Amino acid sequence: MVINKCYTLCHCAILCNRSQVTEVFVKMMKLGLILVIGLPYVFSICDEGWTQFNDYCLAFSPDLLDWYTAASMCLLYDARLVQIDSQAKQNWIVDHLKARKITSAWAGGSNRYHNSIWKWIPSLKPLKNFEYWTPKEPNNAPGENPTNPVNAEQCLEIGGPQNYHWNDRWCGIKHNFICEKKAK
Ligand SMILES: [Ca+2]
Repeated sequence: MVINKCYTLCHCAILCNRSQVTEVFVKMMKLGLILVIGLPYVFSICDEGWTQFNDYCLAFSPDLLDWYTAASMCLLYDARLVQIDSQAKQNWIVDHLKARKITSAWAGGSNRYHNSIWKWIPSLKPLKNFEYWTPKEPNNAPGENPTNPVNAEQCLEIGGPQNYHWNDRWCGIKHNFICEKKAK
């Protein structure tokens, strides 16, 4: 068939009729669409044990660590504690926490050293674009923190008992934690 000799639209326009040109054009559009959609997945590969969400790879640690040690552990893997900046990401994380039967986990939010303003660490972006606090949280509740009852709760946990809404918690509590790093 003549259409098999159509290598480009220009070449085809010379050799083929209008319907054949249209057919080749549609095929090229489909191929382009597949490449545009597929290429990010081909080149955005996460290491084993990490799961991709958009441009990031996330890892859900089974270990229980305090917030600072958890943040340091993420750093060892060239990652950070997770920064949750959208409802879609919150929902995706909750699904994965439930699948792993993790009831509470550290995320990267903290108001320590920032005049009590909640920011994501280490990006220092404020939480103002998306927040998912449990009603009446953050409440800086004293009781758990044995050394600083004034600033008792300065780290952000995603808490199962609060249906995975956020809670400020004493940073010394040992939790599961979520690391994230840029996908390759
Ligand atoms: Ca609290």
